[in-house]
Amino acid sequence: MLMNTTIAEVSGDLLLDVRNGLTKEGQKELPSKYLYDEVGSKLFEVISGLPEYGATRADERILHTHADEIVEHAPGDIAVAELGSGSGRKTRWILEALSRRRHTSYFPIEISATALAMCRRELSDMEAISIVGFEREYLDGLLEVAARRRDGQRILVLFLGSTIGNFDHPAEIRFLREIRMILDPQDFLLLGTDLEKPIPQLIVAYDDPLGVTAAFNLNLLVRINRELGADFDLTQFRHVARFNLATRGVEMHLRSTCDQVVRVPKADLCVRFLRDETIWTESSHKYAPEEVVQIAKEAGFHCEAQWIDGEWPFAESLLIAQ
Ligand code: AVJ
Repeated sequence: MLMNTTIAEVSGDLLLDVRNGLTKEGQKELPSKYLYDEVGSKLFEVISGLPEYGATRADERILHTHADEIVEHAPGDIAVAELGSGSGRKTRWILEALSRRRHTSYFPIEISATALAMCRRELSDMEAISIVGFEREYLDGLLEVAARRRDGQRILVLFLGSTIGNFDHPAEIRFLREIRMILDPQDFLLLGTDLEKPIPQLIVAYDDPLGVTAAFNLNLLVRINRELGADFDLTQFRHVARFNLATRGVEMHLRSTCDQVVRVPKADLCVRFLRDETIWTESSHKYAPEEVVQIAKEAGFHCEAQWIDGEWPFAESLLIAQ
């Protein structure tokens, strides 16, 4: 029952977002959050293990190497809320470090039921950690966690993996401010950001020779076919990764290889694609370390410490709500 309700809600948003995104003047677009259905979440796990995609491993290396040091900055009674837990594997190191101190509550917040289930399975062996998952949008889930705060408890929000990079600049600041408004002064945000690196290295990270990222991107059309009855022909679209110099981000697109019309019955829609026209499906901004300090400040956080991976430039920044 619950499952069905949830799926219906997700489809409702998908329907509106598909209608808006595909009828837009100029660049067509679809929100990247829809990449993560069951197949998409699993494909992202595979991407994380590809030699060309170093971000997830760098993120985990920092957390593994510096977990004790990170949690030393956050003494006392801590409740952990994670925005987009994914598989939960990276989070283990932080939770283990905290659980050596005391029993800790962990609240993963995920729109993907598949990711939430993977995360529960991955982390349920830790006895000093109680896991309560929320299948919600990030901010709705965080409000739930804040409502459960005990006296004297501080919240540590984890926003790892450089998911923040999927927002454009104004939306990024807006989102951090919204997190800040839900938190109290002295609460924490541990923010993972992928750093700038040579463009060819970035392109191959988002267009791997095995084609896993291409499948991850094209799966969005499979999802729309399934959930909205659309007739996207997958052989007529190609995965494209390009670097946008103005926004300093890698973009994923789906390029139509011919002039074609696609029907999306549940959205009451017929969409014309010109040859070589694209649907923009994701942006992944790459940061400079000082830039993270700056945007944190603009959103009402002080950057207390920053750890950077030497092998694959990636930063973990510990921010304190002011
Ligand atoms: C999980 C959102 C951080 O933007 O690098 C990986 C997703 N897209 N390959 C990213 C992704 C293509 C990833 N994030």
